[in-house]
Amino acid sequence: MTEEGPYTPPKIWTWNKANGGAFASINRPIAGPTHEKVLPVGRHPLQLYSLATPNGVKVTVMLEELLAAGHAGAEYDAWLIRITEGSQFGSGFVEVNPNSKIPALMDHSGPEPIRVFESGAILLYLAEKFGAFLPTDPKTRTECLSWLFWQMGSAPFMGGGFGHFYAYAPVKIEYAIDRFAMEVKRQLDVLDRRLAEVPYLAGDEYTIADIAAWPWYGQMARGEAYGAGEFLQVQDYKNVQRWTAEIGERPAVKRGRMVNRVVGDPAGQLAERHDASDFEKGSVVF
Ligand SMILES: N[C@@H](CCC(=O)N[C@@H](CS)C(=O)NCC(=O)O)C(=O)O
Repeated sequence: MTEEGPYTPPKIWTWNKANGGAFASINRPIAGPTHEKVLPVGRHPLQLYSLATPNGVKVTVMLEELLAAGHAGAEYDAWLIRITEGSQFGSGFVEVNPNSKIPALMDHSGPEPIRVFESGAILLYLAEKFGAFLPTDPKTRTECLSWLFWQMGSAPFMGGGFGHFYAYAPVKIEYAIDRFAMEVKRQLDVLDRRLAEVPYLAGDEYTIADIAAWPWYGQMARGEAYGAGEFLQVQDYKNVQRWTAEIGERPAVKRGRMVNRVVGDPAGQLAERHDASDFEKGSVVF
């Protein structure tokens, strides 16, 4: 439905630049760069270009967890990409991620630089590079990857589906909100039942499956996603609540959540991270 009444799609779709959605100014039906912009490169081998959305937080939590576990090679520079200003369409960013979405990572530690895009691929790349947060026995490793890929496939229904129609669309469409609310509640129940059996998604160990899922489902469980905590009755998912609270207490998770964050409580923001000591400095915009 539009304000004018029911919508009949025309024969050929055309781009309505002012469709009224919250992110209409950055959404485009074409890929590729809109402008020339070389990305900055800092002193560490790992260069992250990101923002503290749930997909971005996955990677900063992973890097902070690796450092906390003693993997000094995981030192990184985290550069801020302001997606509401279109920085993901700069030529340098598109060279790292042709899909123009954060997070994107460059690894300069080898003879040839390696680019990695898609948050799940970045977690897997880092887990394999450092031999951490990915179990080695085939059964648990496979369980871990199943939950990692489950998260990558499921979260768009929460964000692009439920979040979009509940919070960002210019009109409230009951059919769309109903459809995606049902799906998000089903996903929360999938997680809740799994976490009734085991402490972490892959089993007894905290892995990249938890690191991927926590920024999305933890935020939802705390009622911080799209202002929908009461609507979806998130407090009912007791095992998700337990897992959310426990992981949220990890120091590396607390640090990872701060990196590339430029909204909310200033004490929780670190716009860019170039050194472990940056966390003591608070919000710094370079
Ligand atoms: N499947 C991708 C999704 C990444 C994604 O959707 N990033 C959003 C922020 S959470 C973004 O950069 N949006 C900018 C845009 O769509 O132009 C991943 O997991 O890395």
